[in-house]
Amino acid sequence: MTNPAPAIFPPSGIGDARPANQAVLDWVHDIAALTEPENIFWCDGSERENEFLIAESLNQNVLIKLNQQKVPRSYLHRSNPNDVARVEQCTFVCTPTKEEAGPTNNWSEPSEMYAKLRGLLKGAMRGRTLFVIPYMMGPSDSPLTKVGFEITDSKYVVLNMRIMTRMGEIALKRLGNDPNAEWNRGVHSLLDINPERRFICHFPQDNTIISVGSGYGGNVLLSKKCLALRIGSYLARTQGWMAEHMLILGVESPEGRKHYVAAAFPSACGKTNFAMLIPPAHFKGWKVTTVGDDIGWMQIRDGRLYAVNPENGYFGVVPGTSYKSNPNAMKSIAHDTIYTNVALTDDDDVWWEGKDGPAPSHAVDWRGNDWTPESKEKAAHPNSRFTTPMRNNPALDSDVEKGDGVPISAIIFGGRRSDTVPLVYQAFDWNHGVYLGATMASETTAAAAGTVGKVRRDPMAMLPFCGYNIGQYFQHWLDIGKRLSSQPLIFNVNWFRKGVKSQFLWPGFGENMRVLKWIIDRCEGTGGALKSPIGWLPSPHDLDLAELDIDHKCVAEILGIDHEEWAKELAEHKIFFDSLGGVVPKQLLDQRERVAARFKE
Ligand code: GTP
Ligand code: SPV
Ligand code: MN
Repeated sequence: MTNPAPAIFPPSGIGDARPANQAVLDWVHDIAALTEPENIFWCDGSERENEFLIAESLNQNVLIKLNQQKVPRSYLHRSNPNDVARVEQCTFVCTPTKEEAGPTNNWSEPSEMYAKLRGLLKGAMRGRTLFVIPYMMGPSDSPLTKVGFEITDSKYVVLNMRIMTRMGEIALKRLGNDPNAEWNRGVHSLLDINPERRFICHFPQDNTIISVGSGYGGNVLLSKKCLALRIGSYLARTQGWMAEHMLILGVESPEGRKHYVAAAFPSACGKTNFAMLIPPAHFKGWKVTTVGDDIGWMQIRDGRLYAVNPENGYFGVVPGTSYKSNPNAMKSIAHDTIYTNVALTDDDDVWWEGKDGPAPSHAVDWRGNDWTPESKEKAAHPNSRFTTPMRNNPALDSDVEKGDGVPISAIIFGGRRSDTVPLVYQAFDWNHGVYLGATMASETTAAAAGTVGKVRRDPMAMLPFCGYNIGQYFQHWLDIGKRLSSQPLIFNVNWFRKGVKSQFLWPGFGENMRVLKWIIDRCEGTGGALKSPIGWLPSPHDLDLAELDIDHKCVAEILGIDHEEWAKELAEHKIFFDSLGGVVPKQLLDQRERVAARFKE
């Protein structure tokens, strides 16, 4: 289906922010010649342009207007039901050799993939508008900051990119007109939203991304997983920094001592929630602030790691978000938010499973069908999302725009594990920590298309996002450690361990402050711990559990390690390393031997 262009399109002064850089103009003309759009719209990121695009989107049913008293300046979008999450099986890393992409990525030879994509893009924008989105990833004055351009035929993408990135004039200014400047080329076309013609392709050597056939999230907001992680990780290795799937948060004690920690959890495993944590009442005077909720770019300065959040907004999981679980997120999404695939109530408010209060007696579900509490289907899709500016977050860290970044005291890995993995433990040193990251696993979630709840290895939460050979990625982590004179301590957490009745053993959310506090104590050299074969483990009295309604037996269970389960786990680590076909650095293979040996001591 094509959208007819309106009679006067666009009004004067809108859609004409042409970049000065000739290299960008040449590329846009090349893509326009291929896709044959009716108009080219050069986005400037202004308020006026945004209002115009929202009005157009409402006219064309791309957006649904919400109750403006309840959720001011907020809208609902429903994606095609065949297009509701990232698609890992359609995601490719196209490097000259298969070896460069490594054993964990789908690979295609670049010229073959370019030819296939050009075929799909031929005439794809006929009768449509081609939008050119200039955007900047990272604070204005950071040496890590990158400029990208995304060409898209989706207004929804433009509206989301304006929230998620620093979009428009600011990026054009940063790029300047040097024809040799580094910038990312991103091309996106909806085509006919057909899973058979859905490809998310990365060409790291060309700093290029081409995405076709989807209109959803990480598949099409090319700044995010595609540039900031897949292309980013490739650039990071060649340029000596790190691009990681990590939230970044600040923790300040009542005495005013502040630490920053970065944490890598797989998709839908608690990054946004942890980044916005509100300490329980018992932690009077403690403050947690958000630098980022999904992606961390880190560089070495004076022998320490410093992190920036390259993004400008949050693309967060909606279901389960409530004033009880995450008040900061609720305040953030109370206005100026785009909701995707949640339910619409009869008074044009939004609703989802897990929202505070009773379910509405009637609503329209994410597919546009009638819904009542008796319905078997969920009202909101499990991977329904909010897109909201980070400025909406009441707990936004004051150094979020600091170009040098914030110094990282601790790195945390974590996943969704019903068994085996304790609530928290600490690596003995950097290389052991890299091993924890390399062998971490998690139950799969609705954030990616496919089976939910299956345990899979997801090294550093980067399995779907590492833009090159995973073995070299592990080596890059080991090399970074060698360059640090003051290494962050490395931890592993698991909020999701379950008891015999399949109930979560740990209350999670705000109560995760108790774990965070132990991590900070360890960084300050004050926290107690017991040496175990897998690392330093807190004993129950090392954690501050005051005023927490939790059974002592339960605490012992979540902090414990079961030798039989760990024998299985170590066997799984070996199977995983073996499956990578010899790319795993010897240091990590040795780490596994050492854990196994410690179990025999
Ligand atoms: P992506 O944005 O996909 O990368 O996900 P994320 O890592 O930011 O996860 P998010 O914080 O959105 O949480 C995902 C789901 O896990 C939501 O349904 C949360 O309610 C739930 N969750 C988050 N933290 C906890 C926790 O501490 N305990 C439990 N039981 N559930 C949690
Ligand atoms: C994730 O899957 O980790 C997300 C959602 O943050 S998406 O941006 O769609 O990749
Ligand atoms: Mn998130």
